[in-house]
Amino acid sequence: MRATAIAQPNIALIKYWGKRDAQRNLPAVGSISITLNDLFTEMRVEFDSHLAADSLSINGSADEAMLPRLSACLDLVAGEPRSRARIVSRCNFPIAAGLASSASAFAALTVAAAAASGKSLDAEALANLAGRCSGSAARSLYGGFVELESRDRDIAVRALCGSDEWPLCVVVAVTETGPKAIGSTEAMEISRKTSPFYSSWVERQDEDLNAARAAIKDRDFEQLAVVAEHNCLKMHSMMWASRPPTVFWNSVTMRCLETIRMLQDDGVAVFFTIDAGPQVKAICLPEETDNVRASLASTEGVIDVMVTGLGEAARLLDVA
Ligand code: 2P0
Repeated sequence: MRATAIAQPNIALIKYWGKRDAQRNLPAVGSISITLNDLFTEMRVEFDSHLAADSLSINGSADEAMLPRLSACLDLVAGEPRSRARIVSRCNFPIAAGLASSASAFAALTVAAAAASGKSLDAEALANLAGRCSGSAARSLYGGFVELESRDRDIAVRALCGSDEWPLCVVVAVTETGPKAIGSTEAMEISRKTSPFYSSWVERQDEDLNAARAAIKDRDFEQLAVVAEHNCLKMHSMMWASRPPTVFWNSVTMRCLETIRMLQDDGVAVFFTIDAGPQVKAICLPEETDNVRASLASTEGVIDVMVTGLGEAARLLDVA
């Protein structure tokens, strides 16, 4: 059977960093994200009993490096033993560069694999499966503002507010296009094992989750800005203090932060967040988008600027 699904990446405003259980890929902390609209990953999965091995193509080229992780996701979703599969992926933004490509990839793959193996699962079940493959992928099973609650044995994911109920915009400043030097999974374990700030990161996450949830409920942009920037800088500080240190930023990342500070000083409703990579995401009110885009595009060293609104949940495109 064959199925195709599409998912958009999400960006965490309150971050997931660290695992309580690496085996089951359970996050140590809860997180709150926004699902994007204009970036996407499409995945087609075709199970075929005549195939000797799984195969993967990304944007038309065969890819061996990513295949084992995707095959493991198919094992989990379809169950073993299973027929081998052809996986065909299409993605309209840089992969493994800190733009949450694993979130959209594993969300789309989970939805496509479940349909292609004849399973009918609700969003919560799909989110739990996607989350086993990549923690952040669970959030792309929902649209708009999404909260992931970390529990002892599983996760609970829910939409806090729809994309049309508070239509913020995101301007992504691309400061580097190559793949990042270290993957999130490995970097998280280094933080957990060696950063002197890790335990306080975990202990104090609920404060930030509560503040962000309240800000979203009240549509209070300023409060959301304060807690999201704080949470982002706290996560990166923890990584900088690990051994070896994990520093995802480059000099252009820092320059983008200065641009955003200048905009804020001029009264522009915008704030930044940075994930496991050097790109800067500026979140703003829709009426500020052109201003924020122009300011970041003219920041020295910025390679590209992408603009997107908030989007919908991962979904099935076709089953055959
Ligand atoms: C997040 N990130 O909440 C955080 C912020 C990056 C920085 O989730 O090990 O690729 O596959 O579960 O989901 C990136 O981590 O990690 C991530 P795994 P994932 O979006």
